[in-house]
Amino acid sequence: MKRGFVVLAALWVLACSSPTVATGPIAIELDDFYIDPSAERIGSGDVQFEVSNDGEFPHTLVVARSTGEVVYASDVVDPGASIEVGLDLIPDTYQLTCRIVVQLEDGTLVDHYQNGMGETVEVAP
Ligand SMILES: [Cu+2]
Repeated sequence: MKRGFVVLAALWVLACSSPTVATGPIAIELDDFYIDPSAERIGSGDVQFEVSNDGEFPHTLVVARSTGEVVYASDVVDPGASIEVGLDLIPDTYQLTCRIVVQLEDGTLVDHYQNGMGETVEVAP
């Protein structure tokens, strides 16, 4: 009994210290105001993103490498709409952001990125 617990504990520690690398389509939810990828660690190569806008406002998806190089920028994704994007990604840390900035009638600027629409994903070798 005690040995079984130790083995389970060891497996749990191993599972926590080596996050799984997702393959296959990655769902990316855009919402007001956050971005929720279905995985934070993705295998390199051809990656399929299934992007949906579940919010009440239009959003965009911009994918940039740690160098700042933008590897993808979507058109506006309307509320309720979704798009599929295929990217060939090399290992790096990528920023997923929405770059919409709206000016309200009173002149206030609403920057979606500054309001929380930024997420980091790791592309593993
Ligand atoms: Cu947005």
